[in-house]
Amino acid sequence: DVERSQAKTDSLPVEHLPHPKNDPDSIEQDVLSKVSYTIGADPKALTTKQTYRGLAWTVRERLIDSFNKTQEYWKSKDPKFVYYLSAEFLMGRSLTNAVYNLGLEGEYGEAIRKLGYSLEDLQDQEQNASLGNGGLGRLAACFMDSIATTDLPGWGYGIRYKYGMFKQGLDKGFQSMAPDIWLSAGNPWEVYRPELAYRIGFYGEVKDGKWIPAESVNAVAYDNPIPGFGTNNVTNLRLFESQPVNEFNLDFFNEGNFDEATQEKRRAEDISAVLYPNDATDYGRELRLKQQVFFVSAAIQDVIARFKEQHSDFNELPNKAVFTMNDTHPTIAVAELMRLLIDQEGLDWDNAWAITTKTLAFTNHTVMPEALEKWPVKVMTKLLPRHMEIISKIDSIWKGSLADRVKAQIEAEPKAEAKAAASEESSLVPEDTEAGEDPVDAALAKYGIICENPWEKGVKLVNMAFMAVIGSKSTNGVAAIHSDIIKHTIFKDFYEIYPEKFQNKTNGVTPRRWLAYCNPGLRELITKTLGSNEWIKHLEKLSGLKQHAEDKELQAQWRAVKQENKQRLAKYIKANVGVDVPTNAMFDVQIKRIHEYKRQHLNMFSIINRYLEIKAASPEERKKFVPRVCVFGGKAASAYYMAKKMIRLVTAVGEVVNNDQEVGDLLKVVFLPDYNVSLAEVIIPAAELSHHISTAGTEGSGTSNMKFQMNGCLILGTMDGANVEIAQEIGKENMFVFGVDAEDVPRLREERKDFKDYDPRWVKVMDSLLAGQFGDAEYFQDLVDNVNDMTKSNDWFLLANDFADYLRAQKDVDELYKDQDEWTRRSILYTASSGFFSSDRCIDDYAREIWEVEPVAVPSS
Ligand code: 73E
Repeated sequence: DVERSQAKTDSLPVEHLPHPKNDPDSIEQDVLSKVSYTIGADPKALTTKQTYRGLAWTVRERLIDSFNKTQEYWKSKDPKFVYYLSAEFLMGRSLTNAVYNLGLEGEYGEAIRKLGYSLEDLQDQEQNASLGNGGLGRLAACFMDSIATTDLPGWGYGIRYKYGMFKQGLDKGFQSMAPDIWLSAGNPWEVYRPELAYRIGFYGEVKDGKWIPAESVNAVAYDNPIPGFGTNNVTNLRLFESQPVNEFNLDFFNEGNFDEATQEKRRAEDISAVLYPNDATDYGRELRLKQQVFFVSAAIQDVIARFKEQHSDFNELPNKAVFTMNDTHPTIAVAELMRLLIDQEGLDWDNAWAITTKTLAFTNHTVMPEALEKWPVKVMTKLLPRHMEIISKIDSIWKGSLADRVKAQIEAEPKAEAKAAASEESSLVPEDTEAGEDPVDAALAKYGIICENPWEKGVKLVNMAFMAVIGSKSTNGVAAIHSDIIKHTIFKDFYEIYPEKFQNKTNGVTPRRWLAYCNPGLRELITKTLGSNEWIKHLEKLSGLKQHAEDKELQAQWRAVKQENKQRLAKYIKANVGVDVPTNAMFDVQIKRIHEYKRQHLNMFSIINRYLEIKAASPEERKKFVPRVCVFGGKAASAYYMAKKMIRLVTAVGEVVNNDQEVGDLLKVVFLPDYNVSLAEVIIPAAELSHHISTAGTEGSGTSNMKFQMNGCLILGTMDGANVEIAQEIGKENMFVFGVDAEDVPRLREERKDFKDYDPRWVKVMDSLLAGQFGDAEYFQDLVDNVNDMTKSNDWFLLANDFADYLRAQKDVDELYKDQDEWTRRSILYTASSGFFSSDRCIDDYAREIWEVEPVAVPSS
């Protein structure tokens, strides 16, 4: 139970606590004091790391100062809050971001200079907080920045994983993995709250409607202050650590049972140990579900506790709180909120349901079936018996209403057979209903929350996404095309029954981290050109650059900034993978999680084609090639066999190409290991061309496409995810677009079974791989088979199909690059058209159209 204010401080002058002073001298003094008394170092013999740590502690103090004021102010105003529930927050580093967002870059810059460093030197000492996989987690981090910047009362809730995303290395060109021990040097960006602990139960049984868990842990809070830019507001990301209720069993220990003495502690700590534990084993699967209920329950308990400090009527809850569920990982929130309202707070079912469905909102990020979580009923019943009861009741009520609607629909069309009804646009009967199959059964089998596993007869699953749609007030996709696709595919019947629940919220990224801070050269140039830096908070103002896009003077300066950034990246490449890359070549980049749908191998096939063409060309013809440096980065999931092969494909081709004297500087291929937030901050400002080439209809949105656009990097992409809207903003003719449209994909997948129409260049590329031109032919056999041998696989992601058009677009890229003025004009235009993709805009849309939360800015004191 949480202990609340007992101390007799009423009469103390706490309002007059000394606040940190922000002039450079005071900051310098402060750093020296921190290194001495917090770090315990000798201020006369400081290492860079100690200086970073001392400095970070001074920033922490300033953050906490504003944080306390913000929370106190909000409490006095009691506004409605949004709570962002997410299994991932990919925060990256905090130092630069915090110093700039607090508006102290000048003062800190000077203080750090006096200590003999630059902010960048010290920043490099910081470990990335990689508590996420990729786009979904980084989106959550961008949203925290925008929530703070736009003054929204809103907190994030997640897990404080002890180990972040694994550290990736290269071992002879293959991905290697090591644990990411990111907390080893302590974490100055968090505030430990041992007094804030919530009990989370697992297993056990339900007796007389009451759940008696057999195992429990404590969820203990760590607050991570999140400063907004250009505001006094500092909000909170509250992450929970799992701790044992009983830390140590002294009896066991004294009996010599050392393992058992700490067993409870280890089991508890497993819960917040790693992101997405391997789900190949039963324990791994259970652990994932434990993690989900762990942080969701802690978050809801925390919010309810604060709500009860100021309110007694739970019907008020939807006016004070909205929880947004970031994909399916937090969707157990539906059952957990119901459980807490009914079992702990004594509400009846209908009342609890009305409150729940007004208090939750759901965001879907992907249509990839493997990411839409379904838990076996058996696992759920064992781990969370009370939740399973609640889910069963929600399911039976939902199935009842679905059956009624299907029957009503059939009756309304008395002449139509089920099959005919199925072909109607607005039919609730699944299209694949077999003749003779009962249409009601067909609909329930397809859209029930609890349904049979199609691959394992008799095994029942809980479809978490379906429960989220039913149990929340809104469901949204993350780009226009994606939001449209989910309405007609995975959530078809739900959309027909609740069309008003469905919305689109196209993603956005924070222009602070992803433009202003990672690209200081461009920041200064933009500010100079526009005459003010207001664009950093009002990104639509970048459109003012359009009128200067043809200005030769600006173009030259714009290129000079890019050149400097390319040099910075070239240095990084040399230092990390030992390859010398020419900085007069086009920097061509694909950085993202490695996945077949993202098609890094399509890019590689085009690079192999380029290599073969250079080799076949005469010395005269070779001069016409536009030199390229192709940079790849991204992690492959440990169990994803094909993705690991895709990494090896990059390194294997790189080994041959980079050492081929004939090719020289015309082509370089590098794979930069351990792609993460801070590496992205170096790569993106340096990129001139970036690839966003997923098979149409597969990428929810993509967010790095927006970051590249902001930094004036041209895009080679398919009409997928947010690329579609980026093309609208910059004009499709200014983007390099290729590939089939999403609506043609299902048909083409069918037709591929008899596909024979291979482009001759494709054939050469496949042959070169199978002939061992890039080493181990056997190793690449199944990667090739997957896209090239219709008897073994059907090229699901349509690489062969899109290849020729991709090469055509690549040619357009080369041609345009030869005209540097036009290239630069477009580059300026990209940045100028990126205003829409600010996460400030996106958050504002969520706030108004889903969350119904209004800004509350802390006044300057
Ligand atoms: O298109 C991206 C999107 O930009 C999408 O693939 C990604 O979310 C980004 C932000 O909206 C995403 N990640 C996941 N699902 N969608 C996911 C699913 C399961 C585990 C981890 C991540």
